[in-house]
Amino acid sequence: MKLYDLDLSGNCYKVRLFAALSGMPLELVNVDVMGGEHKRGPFLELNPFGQIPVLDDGGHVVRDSQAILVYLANRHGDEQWWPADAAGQAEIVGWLAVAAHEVRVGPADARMVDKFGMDLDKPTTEAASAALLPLLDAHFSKHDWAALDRPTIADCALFPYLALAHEGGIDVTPHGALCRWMARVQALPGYVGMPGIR
Ligand SMILES: N[C@@H](CCC(=O)N[C@@H](CS)C(=O)NCC(=O)O)C(=O)O
Repeated sequence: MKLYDLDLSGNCYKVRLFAALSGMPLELVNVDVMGGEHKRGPFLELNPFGQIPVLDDGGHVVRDSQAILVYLANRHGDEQWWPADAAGQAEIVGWLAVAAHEVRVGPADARMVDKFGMDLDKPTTEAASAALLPLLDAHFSKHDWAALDRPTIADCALFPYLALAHEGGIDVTPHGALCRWMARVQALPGYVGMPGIR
């Protein structure tokens, strides 16, 4: 399976992290994002949205990091990462949505401003982060893992941009339960990091 990837992308890292934790080999194909490769013909045929990550599983193409996590966890076969029951799936998808929206508009966009100079409103990203982090801290003060009381793809989706929050000037250290959850993720067998994660 090929993953169209960039080492500095937290969205791509969600997939690399899950693959490492679940023992799934991936062939990484580096996309020259700085050179605009993701906005040109061959790549746009894979993902008309012009974004990484994209997974190519023997010609079956999946775009969006959350969708790729669901696809790979299903393909993995056992129910550790993605359960068969509707209630469990809904709980996980709720957290995938938080990763795709609240984490994106908060810590992830703050990092886009500070690390990559993206023209976004920094105070808006800080306000979004300030709203999000106490919610996550309260959740992790009652739960070891995001969903189902075990590591799932929900943890893989949430972890990257929270662990990279400092690169956007967002301080997670006052949120002890959140930090302890991040340490639990980093202690999982097979864990891999990415540039910027301490
Ligand atoms: N919802 C998508 C967002 C993907 C995304 O924003 N990828 C970034 C790299 S981290 C990208 O390709 N940005 C280029 C662009 O949007 O033009 C996902 O979760 O995969």
